[in-house]
Amino acid sequence: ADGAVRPYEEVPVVDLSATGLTSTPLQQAMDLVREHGPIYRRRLHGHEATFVSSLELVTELADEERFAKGIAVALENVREFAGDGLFTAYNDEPNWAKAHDILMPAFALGSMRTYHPAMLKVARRVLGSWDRRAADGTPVDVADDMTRMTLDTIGLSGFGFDFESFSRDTPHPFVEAMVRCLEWSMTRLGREPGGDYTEQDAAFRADADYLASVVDEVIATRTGGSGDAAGTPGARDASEAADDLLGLMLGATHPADGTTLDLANIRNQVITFLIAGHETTSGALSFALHHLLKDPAALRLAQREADELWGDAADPDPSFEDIGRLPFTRQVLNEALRLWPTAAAFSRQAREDTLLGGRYPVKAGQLVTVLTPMLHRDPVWGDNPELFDPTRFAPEAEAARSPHAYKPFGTGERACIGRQFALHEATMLLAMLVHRYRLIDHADYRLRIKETLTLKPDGFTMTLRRRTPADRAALRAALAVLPGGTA
Ligand code: FDE
Repeated sequence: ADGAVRPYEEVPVVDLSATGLTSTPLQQAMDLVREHGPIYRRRLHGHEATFVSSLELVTELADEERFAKGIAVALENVREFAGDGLFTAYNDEPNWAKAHDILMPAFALGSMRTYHPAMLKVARRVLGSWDRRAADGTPVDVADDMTRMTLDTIGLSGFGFDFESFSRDTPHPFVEAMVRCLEWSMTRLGREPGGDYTEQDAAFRADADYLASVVDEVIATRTGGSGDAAGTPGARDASEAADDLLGLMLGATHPADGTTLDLANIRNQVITFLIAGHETTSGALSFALHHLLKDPAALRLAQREADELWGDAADPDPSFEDIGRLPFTRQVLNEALRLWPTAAAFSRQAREDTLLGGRYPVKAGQLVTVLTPMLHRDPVWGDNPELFDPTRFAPEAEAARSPHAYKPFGTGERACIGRQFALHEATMLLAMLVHRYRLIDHADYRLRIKETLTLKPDGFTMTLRRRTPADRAALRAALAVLPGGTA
C-alpha cells in the first residue's frame, strides 16, 4: 500500500465464474486473501463482492459514522426463512430497533443468572451421555453433541421448550431442517445463471415451513393455544416464564410507543434465536475441544482451573459466580473463536461515498465483507497466527491490542446480542468437561472444517476416561514443578 488514492478498479479482481465456488467457500475466500492480499473483489456469475481482512481496513469499517451493517447475498438468502428477525433485518426496518430495544435487557450480563439453571441442567445431560461413552470406551461425535446441548439450552432457557436432544439417536429434525436451510443459503450463492433449481427450492420451502411449524408449536406451548401444548415436556406457564425471551416477545411493550411485537415478527425472532443461538456456539465449543485435545499444556491449565473450583467433587454444582472464576477457560474459547470464528464473515455498508484506507473509493450503499478468520491472522497477532495460544487473551495482552483486531461477534450496533449468553453457556460446559474427563485422541484427528454457512470441525471424534482423584493429584504435582506453578 503506497497510500496513493487509486481507482477502485485497481483492487485485485478474482473471477470465479468459470470455476465456481468450492464446497467450502469460506476457506476458498481465505485462500484468496493469502494470494491477493487484504482487499479483493470477487466476481461470480455477474455478481461482485468485496472482501477485506486487514486490521487497518476493518478499523475503518467499524466506524459507525461511516458504515453500518449490510445485508449481503448470504443474509438475503437467510431472510427467506428468518425474515425480519434481528439477524437479518435491514437497519431501517422498524422491527429491528423495536425488537432490539425489547430484547436487550434479556441479554445483559445480569440476565445470565436467570438462564444459569437451565444451562446447568443441559450441561448435565452432556455429562450423562459422555459418562456412558467413557464407561464403554466408544467415541463421542463432538460437534453433534455440542449441537444437541446448545439447541436444548436455547430452547429451554429462551423459550421454556425442551428439544430433548440427548434422548434421540439422530439430531432433532429441527436441526436437520435448519442445517439444510443454511446449506441452501450458502450454495445458492454459487448458482449458475440459467440453471434449474426448482427441486432444491421446493425442498428448501418444505424445510422452511417445517421450521415455522416447530416455532408455532413452541409459541403455542407457551400461550396455551393449539398445538400439542398439553404434556409437552418443559412447558411452563406464562407467568412463570415471563422474563425469558419468549415472555418478553409476547408481553413486553416498547419503551417508546407502548406497542408489542406482532406475531409474524415473533415467529421470525424465535427462528432467528434458535438458529443463531445454537449453530455458532456449538461450533465454538467443538473447536475449543479440538484445540485442547491437541494442546496438552493448555488442557492441563484448564483442568487445574476447574479442579481449583470443584476439587474431587463427583458432581460439581457450578454457581453463577463460578463462571466468572474461569478466566483461562474463557481465554481458550476466545482463542478458539479467533482461529475459527464460527460466524465467519459480516458485511458493512457505506453510509456515504467514502475512501477506504484513504485510497479505495467505496460508493454509498456499497457492501464490503469482512473475512473474520483472516482479520484474526493479521500481523497484529504476531509471527505465528496459526498457533493456538490462549495467553493472547490474557488481560494485559488484550489491553495492548486494538479492539478491532478481534471480531468474532461482529461490530457496532448490530453486533451479536447473544455474546454473554453464548460465553456463559460455553465456559460452564467446557470447564465441566475438562474437570470430569481425560480427552483421548483415539483417531489421531486432523482438523477439517465443514461449512454450512457456519463452521464446524468435520468428523471430529474422541474417546474419554473419567478423571480420578489420583489424576488430579498427578496434575497438581506436575504443574507445581513448572516455573510459575502454584504448588
Ligand atoms: C449477531 C451476530 C453477529 C453479527 C452479524 C452481522 O454483523 O451481520 C455475529 C458475527 C455473531 N452474532 C456471532 C456469534 C458467535 C456466537 C458464538 C454467537 N453469535 C452466539 C449467539 C447466541 C445468540 C442467542 C446469538 N448469537 C444471537 C444473535 C442475534 C440475535 C444477532 C443479531 C443482532 C442484531 O440486532 O443485528 C447476532 N447474534 Fe450471534
